[in-house]
Amino acid sequence: MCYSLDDTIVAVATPPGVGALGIVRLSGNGAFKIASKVLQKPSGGFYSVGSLPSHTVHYAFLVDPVGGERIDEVLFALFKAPKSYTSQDMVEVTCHGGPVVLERALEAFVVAGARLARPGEFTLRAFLLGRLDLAQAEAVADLIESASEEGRRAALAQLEGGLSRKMGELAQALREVLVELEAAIDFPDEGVELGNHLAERVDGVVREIEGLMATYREGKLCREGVRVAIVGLPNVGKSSLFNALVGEDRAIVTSQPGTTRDVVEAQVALGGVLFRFMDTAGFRESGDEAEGEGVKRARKCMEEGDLVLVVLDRSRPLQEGDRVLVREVGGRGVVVVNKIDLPGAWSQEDLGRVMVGRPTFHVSAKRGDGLESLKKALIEMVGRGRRREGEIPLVTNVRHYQALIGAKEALLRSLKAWQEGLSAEFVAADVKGALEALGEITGETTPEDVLDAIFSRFCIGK
Ligand SMILES: Nc1nc2c(ncn2[C@@H]2O[C@H](COP(=O)(O)OP(=O)(O)O)[C@@H](O)[C@H]2O)c(=O)[nH]1
Ligand SMILES: [Mg+2]
Repeated sequence: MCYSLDDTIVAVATPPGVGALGIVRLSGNGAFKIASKVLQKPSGGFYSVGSLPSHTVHYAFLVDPVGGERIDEVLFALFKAPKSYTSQDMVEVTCHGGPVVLERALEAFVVAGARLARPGEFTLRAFLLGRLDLAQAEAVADLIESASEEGRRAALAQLEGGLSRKMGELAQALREVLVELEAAIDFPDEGVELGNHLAERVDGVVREIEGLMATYREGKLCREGVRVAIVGLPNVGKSSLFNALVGEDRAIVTSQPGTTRDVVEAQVALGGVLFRFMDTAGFRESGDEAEGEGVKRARKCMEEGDLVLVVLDRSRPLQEGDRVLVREVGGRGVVVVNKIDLPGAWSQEDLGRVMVGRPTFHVSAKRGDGLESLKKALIEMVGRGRRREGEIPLVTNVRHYQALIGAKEALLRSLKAWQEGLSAEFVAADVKGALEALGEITGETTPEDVLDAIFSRFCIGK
């Protein structure tokens, strides 16, 4: 990726296709000069955009800078550095939202001297110019991509700097420890005591890091959704249940065992929580290669699911395979007894033996009985133990989680060096390592290839 901040970039910020409005944005030192070549006053003559007051909106014709042809009737707003999204001079032009209009508008700005922006380049500039740190920049992408209320809330909290502030506090505590350690290194003869209070502070930071790490599971669920695997023997009604839960006929339902072979996934937000339901192949020995692969994938899905719905068919005798599945899934398992619209083929005792203390729901995927209580229970299961707002920030991102692990390990090494009576240099080296790891979260010490990977995830125009 190019990190140059000198050229003026332009992009369409609204999604492709036809819409009422389409926004073209421009950022860079030349933004006002370039805009002044294409934004014509209704009375004739061009705007001198740079001499207009910041944060104002104006009516204009967007014209081709070469032939002078009018392209569209627009409104534009200008934002003078540093009070803009990128911290540079910016112009946002609201055009009519047609693909041909926007294509011509882009062309006009390019001819006038702008360069097409790369994905995420506006936000990259905001980061490089210090308006957002890296965790906040990542939150921008998360916010745009959020598929549930919870995901949105977590992303906004991170964008507002919740996580960044915490990182700042921890880094500050560690820097203070370093100052004392360095005094001990620089003036070994002056008898600077490596007091216990320093070890206590490091220990305190370790505990705070652990507190943040403990939010990761929940944070990840907020951002990525709760993965719910639907498993069971063939023909028990997994695909029917899946369709009923996601509210569409996504998976094929037949009376033929072995219909579902690949994993079918669909997202749906229930009660503000994003669920990713996964329909899987029925577990059975099969000579068929494709079905065998399907079972392998089903097993993987079952292992990775945050929750696993084990579907049983009440209209036929319980099988050993049913029990094995419930047992294998363990604590993440929820038993769903399906087909209650048909005459039951097992007794209460049979049920007691198979459910082994797991939450159990009776449903008819076909008729819809019991589905609402199942959905409600799923929402509650994920919601249980949820912290209320305003406490420690959520860690939602695996990159942040890994950096926290790195920081914690470095601090534990420093404490160990301490206890073993090693010199202050050793202790300090590990404290520095921890600071560096924390800095990766906010982008102070993040390598360029990681930055590239992060910003290439953005859409163009953001
Ligand atoms: N009566 C009744 N039939 C069901 C119910 N759920 C599924 N079925 C039927 O059971 C068969 C297998 O269903 P399917 O969803 O393909 O099961 P899968 O193999 O576990 O995915 C189909 O003929 C469905 O119509 C139910 O709640 N009641
Ligand atoms: Mg199926």
